[in-house]
Amino acid sequence: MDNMEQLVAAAAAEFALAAEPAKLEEAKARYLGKDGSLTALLKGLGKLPPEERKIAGAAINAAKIKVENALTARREELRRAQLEAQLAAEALDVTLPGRGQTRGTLHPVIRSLERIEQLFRSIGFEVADGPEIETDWHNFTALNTPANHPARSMHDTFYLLDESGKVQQDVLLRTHTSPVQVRHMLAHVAKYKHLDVMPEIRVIAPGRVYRVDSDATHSPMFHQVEGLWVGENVSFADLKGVVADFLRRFFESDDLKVRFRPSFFPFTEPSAEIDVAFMSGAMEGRWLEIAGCGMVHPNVLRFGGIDPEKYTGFAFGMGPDRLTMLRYGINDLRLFFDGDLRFLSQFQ
Ligand code: 2NL
Repeated sequence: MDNMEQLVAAAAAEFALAAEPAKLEEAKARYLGKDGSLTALLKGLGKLPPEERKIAGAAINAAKIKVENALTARREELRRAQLEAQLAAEALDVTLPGRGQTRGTLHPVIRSLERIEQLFRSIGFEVADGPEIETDWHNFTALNTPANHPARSMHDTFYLLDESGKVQQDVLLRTHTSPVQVRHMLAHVAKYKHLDVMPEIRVIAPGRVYRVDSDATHSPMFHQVEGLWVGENVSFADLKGVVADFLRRFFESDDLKVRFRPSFFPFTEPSAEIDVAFMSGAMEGRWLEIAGCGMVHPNVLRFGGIDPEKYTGFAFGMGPDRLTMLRYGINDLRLFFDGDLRFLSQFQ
């Protein structure tokens, strides 16, 4: 009996010393394995005389159960210890504040663009877009801009290079969004060629444009919104009404004077510059140039596939960057494109 108690105590002590599951299984083998000491004792029972066999067998089996219980308890202890170590190592403080808590804001110019789109949609205009890399034909030729016009020079326009680094004379970054409207005219005409009378074109083209120019009031990339209305009997009076109404709604002010001053663009005839003057506030009484406009030149209608004897139209172009500067009192255009969040996050 003493022997059995010592054996159980020795097994328990070895199990306690095993600091990891593999060591514990090795210790188990020494007692309960094929060559383990308890297994050997059980095998030896057969050699005992029958009257001793029963008593010894009971004692060995009782010891075996105690060793098995000690083993199970130690296995459980090691499993818990392992789990606790893992939980400690992978601990996450869910109460720490996150890093990206602030909501982004829309860029002030994008806010203006969305506002402009909404105002023109409300009077039946569509919003169109197109490629920023354009062909010389869509950007200049179709807009009645002659081959020797300064806008076509490398001083004023970004041309793309081909793979050998040579300037591609006919591929450029669009200098205005007019080519979007040229594409729109061509697609519109193709879509309705089965009809005797083409439905009216009412479209605006907002987007990024590029010119070789850079100072406090000019950025090589800036934004433009152009508008086009083509139909039967569309007149300069319609142009004045649409533009004046738009400007009063954009600046949320009926206290706004709008003036059309004769000007020149190759793509319109007659052409005008549009000025506004606020009748109150810091800018009171000062005329500000805000857009250009005119009746679409017959050549431009023809390049768009439209018969200028049947249809007339007006077009205008404005700079939403400038409109945004006026609306918020910003004096340096470059602030829009520097990406400084201290500036940009002020427009919620
Ligand atoms: C300006 C002047 C203007 C247009 C843009 C245009 C477009 C087509 C046909 C005819 Cl498809 N004209 N666009 C017309 C007049 C002026 O922009 O100073 N923009 C900031």
